[in-house]
Amino acid sequence: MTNPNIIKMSKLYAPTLKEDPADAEIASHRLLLRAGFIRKTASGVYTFLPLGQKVLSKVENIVREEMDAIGAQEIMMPALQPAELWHESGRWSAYGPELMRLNDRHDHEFCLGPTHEELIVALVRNELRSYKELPVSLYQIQVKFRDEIRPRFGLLRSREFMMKDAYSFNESYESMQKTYDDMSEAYGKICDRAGLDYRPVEADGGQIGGSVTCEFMALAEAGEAELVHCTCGYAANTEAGECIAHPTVYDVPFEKIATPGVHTIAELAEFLDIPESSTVKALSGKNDEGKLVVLFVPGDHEVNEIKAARAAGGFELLCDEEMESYGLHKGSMGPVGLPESAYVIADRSLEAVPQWVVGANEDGYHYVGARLGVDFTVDQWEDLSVVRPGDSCPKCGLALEGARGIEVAQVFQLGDKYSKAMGATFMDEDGKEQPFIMGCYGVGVSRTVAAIVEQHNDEFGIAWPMSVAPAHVCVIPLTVGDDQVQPAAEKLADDLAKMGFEVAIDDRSERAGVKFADADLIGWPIQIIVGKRGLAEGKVEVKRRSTGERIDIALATLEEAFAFAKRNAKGRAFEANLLQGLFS
Ligand code: 9G3
Repeated sequence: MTNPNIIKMSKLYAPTLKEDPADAEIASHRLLLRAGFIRKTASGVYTFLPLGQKVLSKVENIVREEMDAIGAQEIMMPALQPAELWHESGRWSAYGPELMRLNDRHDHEFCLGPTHEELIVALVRNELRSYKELPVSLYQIQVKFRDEIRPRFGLLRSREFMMKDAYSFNESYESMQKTYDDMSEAYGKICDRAGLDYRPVEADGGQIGGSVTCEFMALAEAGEAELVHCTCGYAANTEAGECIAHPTVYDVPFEKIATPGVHTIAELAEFLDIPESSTVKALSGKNDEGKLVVLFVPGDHEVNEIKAARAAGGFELLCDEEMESYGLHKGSMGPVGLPESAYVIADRSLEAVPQWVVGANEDGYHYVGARLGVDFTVDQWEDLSVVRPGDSCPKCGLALEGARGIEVAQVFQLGDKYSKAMGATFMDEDGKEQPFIMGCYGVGVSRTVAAIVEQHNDEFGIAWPMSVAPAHVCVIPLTVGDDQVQPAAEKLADDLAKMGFEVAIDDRSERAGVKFADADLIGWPIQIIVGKRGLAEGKVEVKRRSTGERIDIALATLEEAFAFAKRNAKGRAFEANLLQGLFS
């Protein structure tokens, strides 16, 4: 058998591990190490072994095809970036140690690129000149560096990782919106093709400036992001999502009560034997002008600090001394008897609550039945709370469900932030210089590999979706060296490879049990077991990894099924065709 495209297990560099690696906390990290897809080179730095590299390339190619399909053009920028460009954007000083900086022999400063906004803007300015050339979308699939404080979870949070980053240059917000929509649609297709169960979620632009952004979250318990989602299709990151809370009323007369030792909402609710949703939580801080701001949210919710900063004009928590200087007490703050200077902002859900259970601004005391508009007033009502499961869906009103997710991709509307800062303009139809309106769009390619494994594994190992598997099928001869089994297995592998399938063959002289265990660990989608007894009847056994289904099938019929699937496959449809043909 000479076909070089066939993966021969006897030659494959895929060292597997019998034991679970000690520091691997999640399935993808553990299984990619155990099955010989990756190895750790340093903290948060990984080598892709042949199997890992194959899967990574598959994901890259899916991304590439979907980018090319919407007219984005592939380029390759350097990972090494001159500091000057980061000074121009103002981000050299905006980032701390996460940005990996280095000097060359002439003492010129550089960084290892954590992202490429600066480089791409510098690339097109002065050369992309006329509105007639717009819009333009450029992308690359490249390594990125971010010195995470705590690299962990293998490929999910590493310091060196693969990203597809795309940037669009548009003449108007309208045009950018169109590119943004095209990209979002392409990202949905990428996630579908990669076999991910995902949700596009409302997110927060954070540091990067642009306000409109959407994250593509692969649902997984190992994910670091918390989401809420609804059967109507709505989903949001809890860092960003609108909160519609339902505080409850504790209907008692206004009274100050002694609450000795009570400092937390949980203690207060227990002390009064009421739900936490009947209490009100307070947080004190100062805004950018140094003004005292006191925030109130339902007791069963947390303050969302991004929303707080937006509502208050900046929000920084008071330290203990500052609180004392205002006569405020941690654990018993409330709206009754606040200093004159305090500006009070409360979650809008509390506007419907006529009586509040709150701190009395006196250690060891709380008020019950504090009357809104009588005992205290509120200056401003805002959406201040972190949304949580059980809150109402802002789209349809049903109760939201909670989930965790892995952020595999994100789309941003950048506007003119970078083009303005770096003087990147084009000539519009009236001959006027205008800054480009930009969007940027990222796919975490290596992280996507990990997300796929998080969603496609079981106690035996990985179960790759056909679209990203290191090969479609693995032929497993049970007795290597047997004068019938081995030639039959090799011919089958060869025939399938000739038809255009990606084929592996486990030609090692290992026991059947070892081969089965490794095949399941590695996760080939289809395993074809060639044994002496079956062959005598002209049959082989076909196993579908994802479901564990097994069928005995005549060799001739099997080859026909593969050929049929290939013949009738438009594009990539043979994957589904094949499985359906074989297992229905
Ligand atoms: C930095 C460092 C870390 C960073 C950034 C810059 C995240 C940074 C946001 C993005 C946004 C988009 C292009 C593709 C789509 C996403 N972490 N971000 O800008 F200097 Cl140290 O990277 N980039």
